[in-house]
Amino acid sequence: MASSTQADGEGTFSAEQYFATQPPPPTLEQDIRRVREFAQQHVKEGRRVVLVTSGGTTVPLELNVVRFLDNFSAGTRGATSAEYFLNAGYAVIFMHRQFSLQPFSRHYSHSTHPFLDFLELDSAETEYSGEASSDATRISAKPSERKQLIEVLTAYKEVHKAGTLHTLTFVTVNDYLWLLRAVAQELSMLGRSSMYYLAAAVSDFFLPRQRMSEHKIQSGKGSLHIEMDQVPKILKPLVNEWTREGFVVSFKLETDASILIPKARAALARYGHQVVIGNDLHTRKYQVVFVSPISSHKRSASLAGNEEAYVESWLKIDPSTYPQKEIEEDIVEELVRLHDTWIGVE
Ligand code: PAZ
Repeated sequence: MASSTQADGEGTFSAEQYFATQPPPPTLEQDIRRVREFAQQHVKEGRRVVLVTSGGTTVPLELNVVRFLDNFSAGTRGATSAEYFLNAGYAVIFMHRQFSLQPFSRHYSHSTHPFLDFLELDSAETEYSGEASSDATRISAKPSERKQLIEVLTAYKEVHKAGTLHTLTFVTVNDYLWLLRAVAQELSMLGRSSMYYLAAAVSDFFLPRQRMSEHKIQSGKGSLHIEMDQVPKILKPLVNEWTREGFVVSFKLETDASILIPKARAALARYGHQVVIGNDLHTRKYQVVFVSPISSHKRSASLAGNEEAYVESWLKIDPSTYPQKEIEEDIVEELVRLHDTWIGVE
């Protein structure tokens, strides 16, 4: 396939070109109206707001999608962190891949901890006849599960009552980019009280709509060649245009640990945001590295872009304590501290 004529260089779109040529998701307007209402309510109540992105984006290969490329992410990092942000008093916009893990319900994921396995039917009738009638039968949780269930359910109900969690879904990288831009523009009214916690695994390449096959790509003609364009580097306009004062935290996932810190530094130098959290695929649940410019630790300093002025610090937990201890608890605690400094609350 030929490269798009809309592109900057060969296969490279600027953010502007991207949004001028790729269509918005059909529900964007109503999604953003709800985000606006949520943000306005929490600004009024003096709460900080964090946007947590979570899960992987897809890249469809056809307009009537049968096949797509996907990015690795179960949504554990985002869903777990969202709970700790809620606990720290933040209002959370949880923008996640449809059907990936969500705060609270993540504890009962169908694959790792299916809830049907720990429910019990309590009924004399069931015992005698082996059949359950909906009137006579009570359902209870196995004693071994009750403590955690009560904790999770209590936190879930409290958050529901306080209205501090708002969820948004994306599937494709196109949905993600449009939503991220629109949410950031809405949250810009919060100034330094907003935080962006970008844990989603976002595709670096995409197939422009103009070059997609309408129907399912047919086999029978030998191998398939697809030329993809590069997704625009969205952190640049996020930081420089859409939300100039927000506290922006991005994640960097690598499988070669030796390039994690150099890549994190390069991202900070390029985009000028506040923190990159580096993680290696295999150890991500037990250790992460925070890389940040010294300016993130001092409200008045402005040293972004200076390679020498970065600090790195590792957060680690003992793998034998997982999942009772989750590294996201420490990640969020550290970020809240850095956000305090950013706002000037020290
Ligand atoms: O969702 P998960 O817990 O399975 O994985 C989290 C993660 C590794 C996707 C996240 O921590 C991350 O690094 N996100 C950014 C990925 C990237 O470099 O695009």
